[in-house]
Amino acid sequence: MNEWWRKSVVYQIYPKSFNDTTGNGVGDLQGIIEKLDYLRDLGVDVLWLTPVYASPQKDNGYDIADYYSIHEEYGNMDDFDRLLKETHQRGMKLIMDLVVNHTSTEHNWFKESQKSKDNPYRDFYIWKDPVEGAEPTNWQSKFGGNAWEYDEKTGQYYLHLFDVTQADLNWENETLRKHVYDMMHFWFEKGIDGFRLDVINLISKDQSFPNDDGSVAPGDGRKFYTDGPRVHEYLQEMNNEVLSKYDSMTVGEMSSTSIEHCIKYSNPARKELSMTFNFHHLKVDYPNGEKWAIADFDFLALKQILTKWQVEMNKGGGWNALFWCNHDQPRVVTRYGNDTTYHNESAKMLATTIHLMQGTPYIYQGEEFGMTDPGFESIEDYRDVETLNYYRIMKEKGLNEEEIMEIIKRKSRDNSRTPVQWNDEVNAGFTTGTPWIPVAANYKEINAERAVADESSIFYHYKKLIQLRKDYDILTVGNYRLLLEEDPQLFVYERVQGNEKVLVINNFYGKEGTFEVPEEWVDLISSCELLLSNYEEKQQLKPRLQLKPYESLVYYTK
Ligand code: TEU
Repeated sequence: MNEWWRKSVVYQIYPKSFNDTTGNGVGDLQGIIEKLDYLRDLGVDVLWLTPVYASPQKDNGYDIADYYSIHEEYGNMDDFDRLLKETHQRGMKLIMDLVVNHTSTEHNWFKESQKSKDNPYRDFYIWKDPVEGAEPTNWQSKFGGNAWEYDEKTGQYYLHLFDVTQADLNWENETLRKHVYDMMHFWFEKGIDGFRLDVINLISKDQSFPNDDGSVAPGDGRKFYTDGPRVHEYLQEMNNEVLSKYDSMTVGEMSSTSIEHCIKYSNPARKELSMTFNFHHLKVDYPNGEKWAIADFDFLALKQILTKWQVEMNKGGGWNALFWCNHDQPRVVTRYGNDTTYHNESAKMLATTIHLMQGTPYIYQGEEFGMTDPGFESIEDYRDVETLNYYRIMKEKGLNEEEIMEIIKRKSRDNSRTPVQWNDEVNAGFTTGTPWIPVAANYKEINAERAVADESSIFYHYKKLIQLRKDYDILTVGNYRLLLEEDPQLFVYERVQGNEKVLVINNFYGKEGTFEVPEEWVDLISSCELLLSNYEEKQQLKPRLQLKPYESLVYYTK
């Protein structure tokens, strides 16, 4: 197999916020079809759709009620088939989200399972007796509170690592696994090109269901189900039963994982997945590992973590998914860049930093023209179940409204879920109705139409990055090495492949900097060609470079 996904760039679509054609305030599949030419012009190779299946939408579709039908606000199966066809006609591929750690409690399997202890579907989920009249373990839900919910009818608890309406599936059950594989075949037979697998490293739980004694932080039970005992076995089975039969790509979303496991998940020799997402580089602004607290990001830790994953995954034959943004993360230009004075420069610098590493880059809708966090001040503007839970939890802890809203403004997943800003018309051109979540106020300045009309925009920078990946194999295969490890302002690395070399220099701050060309590059200076930059002035490489705020320069030599 040619492993085309190693040379691809993926674009993530969050359908609910992408483009609404019916006026109901919610995006839809037809809305995606209407923007396919825009995506083709950007140059991306693969589209990833977050869940579009029938769902009560308690977690915006990550709570699936029926894997075989389309959520009605998004359209129907004919719309889906058309979207797939039109995507393929434009030379792009389409991958779907596979959410099989849990289903909605509205799924028929769960409704059956709930009926009685001897129902044939009972064992599809994780039901346990109370222990001393209370929850079976002290495991915590990722969205706050205990992860077990009591069900009166049968006097047992079911496990939900996420929302109470997202019941964890029991992967120990072979029939359940067979159902999952059948469903995957159904979508592959339609012609889709792969899956993004939601929290797939959580599917295998320690069957003794122990309490977490808190000896390893955060002590919420995750050590008993993260990269759990049978997870590699299950993925090999899935690969053997399904994935190996199609020319597909898969990307596993790995929660709190390790490099050691990600090598196993993504080394082709093991026949599991194509690549993995991990989140360690997006926790460098979590003080003491706490998401719901504020700190500046730790720049040295960011370099160190990204570097470690670059070097060790390469050594172990694994493959990284490269990303700053998705539907669960605040916008990177607000978070690690500057969304006011240096909006354009910092957005481009961040894009260059991540895209020129080894792996498959992902762009999240709106990132390609620099969408920012919306800065909502009132809890009324937020929709996300996790945010609303933590609003309550922080209240209970005694934080005042102002402190809470400051944290939520920086941390909420809704930061990335506001409607895509297409133009400067009403509701940013997203809908003619009332959007399900407010549009960010800056849509008149920051929108796709304006970006496309301006050749110096962020959009064209992404376009160039995508093209560079196609033109230079070294960007796919070259070895990565960090330079100036301890420099508190510059993120500089090289890629090397035979006698070819790329030098990537990024100033991460809004002040000037100096870059002294390292010894091993001095002799190469005269042969270096500038591949990409984010200021108009085209600086050639010289022994001592003066860098402007957020300046980013890429040189190539062979
Ligand atoms: O997210 C998994 C996950 O653990 C997160 O990134 C989560 O948003 C974070 O822990 C909250 O602080 C995936 C999906 O991407 C997310 O949208 C879903 O809510 C979640 O799984 C459950 O399906």
